[in-house]
Amino acid sequence: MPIPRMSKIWMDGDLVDWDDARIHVLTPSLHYGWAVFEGMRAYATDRGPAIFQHRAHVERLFSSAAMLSMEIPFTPDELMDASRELCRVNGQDSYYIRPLAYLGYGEMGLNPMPSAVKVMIAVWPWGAYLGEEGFTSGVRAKTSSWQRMNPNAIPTGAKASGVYVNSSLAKLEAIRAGYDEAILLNEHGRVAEGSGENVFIVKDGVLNTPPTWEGVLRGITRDAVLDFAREADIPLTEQPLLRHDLYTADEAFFTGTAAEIVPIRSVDDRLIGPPGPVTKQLLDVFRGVVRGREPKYDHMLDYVSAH
Ligand code: PPE
Repeated sequence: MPIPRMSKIWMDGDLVDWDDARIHVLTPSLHYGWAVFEGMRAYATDRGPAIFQHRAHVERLFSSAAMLSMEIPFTPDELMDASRELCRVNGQDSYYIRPLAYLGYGEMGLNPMPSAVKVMIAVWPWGAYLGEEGFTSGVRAKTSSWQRMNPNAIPTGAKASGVYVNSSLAKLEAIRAGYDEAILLNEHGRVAEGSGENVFIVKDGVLNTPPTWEGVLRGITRDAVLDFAREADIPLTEQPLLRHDLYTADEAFFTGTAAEIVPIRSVDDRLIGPPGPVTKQLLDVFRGVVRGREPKYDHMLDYVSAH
């Protein structure tokens, strides 16, 4: 997806002009994928842009970094200030926000320890990740021939750049086969997640998503949806899922920051159907919350102008 050009990017404490936000080609993270990142969204509200679950995302960035023994040379509050500032100076009312901690230029080789940890944050408006049509009629998903990374190969609980080769292989295969998105199974053959989303199903009125120990990223949208479901008295479980549980689901959807909540219309050409009542209900709550229209969940929003 083309990135619209904004005015400023934050690099290691400085606001840099968009076109000057460059790194050297011998930056080790570019070679070995040793980096951690986040994806957050700021939504347009009546009180200006507000970042959804800001602290949770920044905390996950630090926990991903810890899993890779990277010491981020800023505090979570400093990074949160930086994201809010970027939202203000770039003048849009909604954004996707991408912080990345990586190994800076100077050293080469597989030992990451000698390299200095650098941080950048960029923001830009990012529309419907799986297409506008996905929200209304649902997307077509394909189980991937690529297995979700085994947690003992790379920590799957870390949002680490290198893991995304696995995701992109699955995405590429799905797109080339004419589908919208891939669903990866784990090394036990059970459902893990989408290439960049968690997966939920609804069966006989019960909402279910695979537990994080199945090798899935603990999605912040996933956690929010579980909260909304609990609050709305929708029965829910976190149980392992087999591929055929997807085929026989009454409803299914993806969750993620970029994707938001996207109904799944079919899996491997087995029709699940148009967005069902539970999906719609959760989507309504989600949309209300991110627009600042659900006072009960206002704590999930960080208004960029309030600081
Ligand atoms: N699983 C994976 C593998 C994943 O990448 C994401 C987010 C999720 C689950 C959902 O997590 P959360 O965003 O906290 O609800 N994927 C990010 C990157 C997407 C991209 O294309 O880049 C995102 O949605 O920002």
